Amino acid sequence: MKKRSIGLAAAGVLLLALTGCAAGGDAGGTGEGPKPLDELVVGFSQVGAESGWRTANTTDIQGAFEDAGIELKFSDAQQKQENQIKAIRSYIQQQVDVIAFSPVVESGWDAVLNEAKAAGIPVVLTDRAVDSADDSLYVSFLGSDFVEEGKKAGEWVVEEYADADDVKIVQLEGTTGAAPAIDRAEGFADVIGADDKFEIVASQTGDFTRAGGKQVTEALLKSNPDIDLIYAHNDDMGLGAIEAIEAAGLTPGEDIKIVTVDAVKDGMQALADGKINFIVECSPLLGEQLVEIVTQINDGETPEKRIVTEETTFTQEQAVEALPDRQY
Ligand code: GZL
Repeated sequence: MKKRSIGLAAAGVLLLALTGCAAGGDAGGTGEGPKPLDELVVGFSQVGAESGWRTANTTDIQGAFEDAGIELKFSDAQQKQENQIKAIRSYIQQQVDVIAFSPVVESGWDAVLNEAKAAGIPVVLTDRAVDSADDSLYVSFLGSDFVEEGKKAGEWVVEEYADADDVKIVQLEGTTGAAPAIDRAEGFADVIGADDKFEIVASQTGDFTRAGGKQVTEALLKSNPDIDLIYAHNDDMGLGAIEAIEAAGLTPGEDIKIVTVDAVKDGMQALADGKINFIVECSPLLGEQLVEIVTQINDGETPEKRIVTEETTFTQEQAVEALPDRQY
């Protein structure tokens, strides 16, 4: 009897050791339960440094992991999907405990996410989503509801132009194929589409950058001299549009009104100065919630599949009030 029970116990330990790393909640892969936080390693692939929002997002995430004492391997993809795929593959090779990333575009991730799954490494999406049909490829999505953000911008436009007969709109789109660009356009169109007095006369990508917003606005002002409003998918493109409007001898916020998304400091300053008319907030402060998700995974818990961040909106008056306390 004794020999038999020792044999079974040994087999049990061997089985745990072999299957431990695939258990997800046993990040150590040794079948011994959660790792101490100072032994955890997380690989993070960031979109790039294209906007004030992105810089604030990077700073917040790096700070949160430093405060938590969890090692964060960080890579900047310079807005190229192939660089993010390379980084994720490198994290798989290094056998990190968790991979997190903000996908620059929605599509084209299934292959590399299946490689992470096969390696037993849980993946967390931050900020932007993927359009994969297989949601087992990631543990959680942490970020904003971009359709809702587009709707909030549209609702302000409907109210602002309640007495207007026709409103000509230029839309500055974010990065082509990116979830925030697709969804902010969808939400905005859903709201203004209810009244045909609103016409989007031109819609073009400025790639979420200030330079892109300026370049596209310069060109569109030439071909559409009677624009009433610019809807920019982020503050940085709105700030670029301000430069183009002023260069054309017009007054931003008056001759051409501007509504943007993000509410980063430079955008809020332009709002307070009357050069932007309304901003829908999109919080970049995801670091603490990402650390919480990683800790839950390490503890063998199952985080919520979708965690949407709390956000608000700002008028010019509200920006003057809020500016002194803005963290980013
Ligand atoms: C939104 C984020 C967007 C910001 C832009 O969550 O992905 O990317 O709105 C940033 O400023 O470039």
